[in-house]
Amino acid sequence: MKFLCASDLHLGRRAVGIPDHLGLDPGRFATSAVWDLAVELALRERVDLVLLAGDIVDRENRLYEALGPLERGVNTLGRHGIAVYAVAGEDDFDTLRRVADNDDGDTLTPLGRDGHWQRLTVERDGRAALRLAGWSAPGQRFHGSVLAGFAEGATDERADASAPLVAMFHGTVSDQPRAATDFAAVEQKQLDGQEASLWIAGHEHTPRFAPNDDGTGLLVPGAICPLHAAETGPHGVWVVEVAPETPVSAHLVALAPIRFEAVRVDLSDVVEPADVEAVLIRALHDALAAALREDPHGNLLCVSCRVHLAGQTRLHGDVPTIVQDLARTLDIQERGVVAAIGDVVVETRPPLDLDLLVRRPDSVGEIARLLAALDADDPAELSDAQRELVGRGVTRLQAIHRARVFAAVAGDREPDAEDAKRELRRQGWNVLAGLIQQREVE
Ligand SMILES: [Mn+2]
Repeated sequence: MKFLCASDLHLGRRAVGIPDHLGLDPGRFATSAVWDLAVELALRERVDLVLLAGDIVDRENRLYEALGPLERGVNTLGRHGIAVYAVAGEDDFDTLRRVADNDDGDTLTPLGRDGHWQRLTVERDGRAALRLAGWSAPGQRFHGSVLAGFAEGATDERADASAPLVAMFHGTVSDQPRAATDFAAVEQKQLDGQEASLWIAGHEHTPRFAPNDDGTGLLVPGAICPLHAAETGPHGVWVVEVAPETPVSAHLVALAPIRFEAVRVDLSDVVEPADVEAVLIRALHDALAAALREDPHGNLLCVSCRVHLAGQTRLHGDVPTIVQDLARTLDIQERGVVAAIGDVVVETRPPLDLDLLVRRPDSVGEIARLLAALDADDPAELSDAQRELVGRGVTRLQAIHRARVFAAVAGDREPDAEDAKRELRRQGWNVLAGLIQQREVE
């Protein structure tokens, strides 16, 4: 059995974080365009089935932009005799049901409504070729046990037991005990104890396939298209093959037109402003070349880089301006694909020696002591006042994170003490450099 597997299509959305100056048509970065490519791939690969692991339709835009492309794709697959099985995620637990009810051709089968495991057998040439189990999210939140009731459905299928079992749900798989905040959290070792040849878990946007030594495996298909800068690396759909007595095989086919990359650049050796540009152009070239190597089908249009600048440099004070200018203009092309700077995190440092400043009895010394304590990365090194400062930083960052205006673009994790320390470190170095320049401290 060969099938195509995808999840987190979030139809109705489009990737954000593509630099404006590139003048690219935002419509080309709609997730529905990637779904169209997935349908084409399913036909070209002559797969038996398509499996969709939830969050197929985005919650925000679930009626207008999303449903047309989904129905069109399902109809095309149906005309070619390719059945589609889907479980719902927390975004589309209600929408998916409506789409399936409207599907006259009966191509799309939703599995495991309302968090009840459902099993069925897929036949080929009159024989059981695959057993499928599915679990759909019952609502926007779920903190119960996903695996409850999973084994019960197995009793009816003894006759088909030689056919491999593929089990699909929408939830978070981790090797840690489940966290209360994760949606439908399952511990990896609980999955390993079940009989399935392949587990498919939608919801997490980073794609991964984890094969086990015994030939079984876990597939997290990941988002079909990255939605923002934190979702780095290739995204697309998986071509999967399962057969009795054969290890499961799965490979990712990159389909997304956009790829986000995190690029670290060390400016320690940079002396002249013009060198910053040269170093950045080289870093973007490398990121683009690496992305092209993972795009054999030529679907990529843009590589948007979050550039992280580090290192101790005399240019510390000038770096933000230099880099903001480059972010607005740089545009590196190769084989029709463009790489540019999506956003910049400046964490360079001025060439100051903290050891010489920490003993000073003034504000320069105070900030130097804070920076030294933050660098030590040991909570015991922080004074009560410094600890309180970090705590206030966390509160302020979280307030911004939770602000209503950002609700629609959320998706990144809640800021924590590490984020507050990073922010304090960055601001601390700027203030320190400013004070020293002002007072001409030696
Ligand atoms: Mn989800």
